[in-house]
Amino acid sequence: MAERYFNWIGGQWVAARSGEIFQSLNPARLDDVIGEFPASDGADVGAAVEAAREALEGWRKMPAPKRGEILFKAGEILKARKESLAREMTREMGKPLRETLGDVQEAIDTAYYAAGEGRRLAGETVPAELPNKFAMSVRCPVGVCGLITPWNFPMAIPAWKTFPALICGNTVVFKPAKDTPLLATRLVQILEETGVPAGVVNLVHGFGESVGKAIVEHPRVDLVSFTGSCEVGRVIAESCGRRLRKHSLEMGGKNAQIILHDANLDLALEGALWGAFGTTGQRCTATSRLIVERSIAEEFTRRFLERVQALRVGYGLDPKVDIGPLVNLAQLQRVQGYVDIGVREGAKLLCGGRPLTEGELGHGCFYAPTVLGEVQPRMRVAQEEIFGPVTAILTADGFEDALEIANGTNYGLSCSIYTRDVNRAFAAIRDLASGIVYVNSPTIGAEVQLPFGGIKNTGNGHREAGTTVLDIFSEWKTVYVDYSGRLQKAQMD
Ligand code: UN1
Repeated sequence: MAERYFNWIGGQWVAARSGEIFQSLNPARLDDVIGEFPASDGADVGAAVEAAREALEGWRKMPAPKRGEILFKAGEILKARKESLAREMTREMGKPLRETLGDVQEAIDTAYYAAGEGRRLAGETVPAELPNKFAMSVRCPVGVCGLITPWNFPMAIPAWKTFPALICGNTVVFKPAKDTPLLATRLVQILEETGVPAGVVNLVHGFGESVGKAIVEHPRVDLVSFTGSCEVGRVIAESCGRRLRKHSLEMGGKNAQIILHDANLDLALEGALWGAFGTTGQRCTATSRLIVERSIAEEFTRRFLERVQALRVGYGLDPKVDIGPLVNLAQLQRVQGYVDIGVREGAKLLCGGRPLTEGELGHGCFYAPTVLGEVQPRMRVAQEEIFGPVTAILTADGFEDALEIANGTNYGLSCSIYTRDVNRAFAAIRDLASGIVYVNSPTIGAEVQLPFGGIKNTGNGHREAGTTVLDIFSEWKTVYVDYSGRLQKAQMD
């Protein structure tokens, strides 16, 4: 019998009102059921929003340093349970243990960072233009925040959203991805242990079409923060736009690693392997294009293929494994669909290109690491996010051409350039059209104390992490105090 888990609403663990459930499966062994979770709907969301509204007054008035202490405690518990959480995450979502340890670490880092922010949350004090007048700006909470998160970082991304939302004094209705409900439950259980007051955090499990939609359309949700596909992001933006509700969207990428002829090739190969196939390519920052200068393209491709073919695919709890499964069968089909499109478009399948079904692998969603060669910049496989272990090699005629190819997509999250030429490195930093630029390191691996996000279809102008996330989860209030004892008129007196 699979274990039963619940929603957390107003400080109580409760089933979906409808009594419906869904299962979370181990993507490496589809007969391994991780647990049964409530398949919630609008009624559960309604209760969660109500609880969050009720808790808002008390929470927003708690001094921010006190809220910070609670988050610090969450960091301490996450740290103490890092290994066991990582093991559960590998089982639920597939990526190898060293990566899931990193995922939990990102949540720990975010907890400590947000906790410290409890004693900052800095506004500005600036001179007023009139005598005996004081001017400043302070941050206020937005209200009830609906947080909708993906499965590829089951702990880190919920932490990126929840902790900053809480430190700013908001209350939360959290809908995790249907593929990683256990890890979301673990995070919320930890928050419960920290003593966060009832109703401040509410967890509602279920599907996008029911729970996600109900959160986005609820009239008393003040902000929606979403990480996921452009397709869903657009629907959220339309709905929030109609209601004039704040929404921050972090969507896809088509990230490129440029390798110039003077690059340290060994380093560039290491970077490409990690960037393209880390997390089985299921990162919005994954390296899905390798743009190689023509003079080194042949050597790079030959050496890259050798390395890719040596990657070991398997169950992520096996320490010898480099790459885990895809998260579910639908993703597997999507990836295969894109490889087929690439081949039809004229790309050359250099390795991989098929599910792996030998022996034990046949029980899971495994796909061979895949490299497409002779890819042209306008092909769909060079334009659309695949979100799997597939990368495309494109050749460039020099530095300018490489930049043009890199910038020629509708996304703009992360770019990387490998070169030893400092002038070109700085020109690339200036000219690459993306929210994140890496020099001599891969397109993945952002740190939590800096802004994370991108331009064009990647986002809608916000940045998570760093201090910029506070601009998502707070509103500015500008305060003037006139202590002159008379009416003073700005711009006129
Ligand atoms: C994501 O893929 O949605 O920079 C987030 C990185 C990680 C976060 C990725 N720290 O690759």
